[in-house]
Amino acid sequence: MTTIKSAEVIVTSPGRNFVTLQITTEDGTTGLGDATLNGRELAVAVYLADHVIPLLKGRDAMNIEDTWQYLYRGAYWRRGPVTMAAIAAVDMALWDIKAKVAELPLYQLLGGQSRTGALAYGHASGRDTEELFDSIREHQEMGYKAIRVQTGIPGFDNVYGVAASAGGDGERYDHEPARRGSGGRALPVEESWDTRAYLRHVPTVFEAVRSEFGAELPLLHDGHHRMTPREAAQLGRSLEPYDLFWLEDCTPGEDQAALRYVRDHTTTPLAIGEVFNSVHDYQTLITERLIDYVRSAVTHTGGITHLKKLADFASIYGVKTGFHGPTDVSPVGQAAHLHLDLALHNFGIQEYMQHSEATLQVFQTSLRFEDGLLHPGERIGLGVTLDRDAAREHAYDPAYLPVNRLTDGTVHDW
Ligand code: CS2
Ligand code: MG
Repeated sequence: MTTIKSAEVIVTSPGRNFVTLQITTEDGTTGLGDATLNGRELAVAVYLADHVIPLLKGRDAMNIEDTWQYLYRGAYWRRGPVTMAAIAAVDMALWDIKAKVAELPLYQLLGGQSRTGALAYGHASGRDTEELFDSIREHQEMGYKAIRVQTGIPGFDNVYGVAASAGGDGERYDHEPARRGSGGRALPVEESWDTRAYLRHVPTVFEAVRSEFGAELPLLHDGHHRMTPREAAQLGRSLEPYDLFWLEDCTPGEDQAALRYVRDHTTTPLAIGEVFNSVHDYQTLITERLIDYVRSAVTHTGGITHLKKLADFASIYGVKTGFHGPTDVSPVGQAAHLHLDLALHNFGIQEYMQHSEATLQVFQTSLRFEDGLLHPGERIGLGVTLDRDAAREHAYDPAYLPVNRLTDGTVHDW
């Protein structure tokens, strides 16, 4: 028996906040798990510290499935992003430990390599076409072979997914620095939005991108849950001539039935799920083949154990994976994705936003990015080590995701 001796939550903010769980066994093996829930980080840290860590001590670290079920069914209150991120962190850490005990990189325990590397996509954006083209070129120079395209909308200053300045660090639009209110309070930045202006503008941008960069380059686009089914169908249809790899999160995530209308009216491939946290959130979408890609993140979907079940369920219906990999998934979470990406037969694509230098000093990862493909490396376990001293240098910094409003002030989906 490989007994769990202790577990600890580490909160660090090397440019943005990360919550990490470290589990240590009696024989001194350590495992890491990512528990970062962007904008609500401390809720998971407290859930882990107060309600999960006290249950772990003395358990057999090898019995991962049993621990997963114990934390999921035992709590009675199932699902939800906070609970599932906490369970995910325990699960990742236990897989890290198991692979270290076996002295293998984790993907070997998940079935071995199904491919030489995982096709990655990066985020290009621009407030106008010139900035967007520069950003696409920069991403191609960085080695990306697939690119997500987000664009400013004429008349709107702040649009989700569009870097506020050219050549930015690439993190800014996923983690807008909290706006300081009076008295030093952190508040979310507010954006404004008009769906009709967006629906008119986006196809003109894709037309320009295709004529500049040609037919081959795989292009993706994220709708960030802002459209009704009819609006999403209109966008999907108007983008058909530009042959997208996928249109992501076109309608609000909680309404699975909404995708039926979209599916019936467009052949543009559909991806959804970054805000989902359970395989049950996909039941209709997968069994009715309403989507082409599942977008879950290992960190928000109960860890490797649950994400593998989701991917296997999806595979039966010909649905592929496209795991969520923005910079708010830590290098630990991203490593877990890469081990799965390498092993799963129904892998589709992996989102890959590169972490900042400061983040990579805290989390040292064996990840490789070569010729557009990602590989988790050959280190045993997940392949990530946490520099505790470097982590301590970056104190938690309250920050929120933006809030989106229509031009008349109504709060809208984002
Ligand atoms: C996005 C994310 O990567 C994506 O597709 O939708 O940037 C998302 O907004 C953030 O991860 C939220 O934390
Ligand atoms: Mg997204």
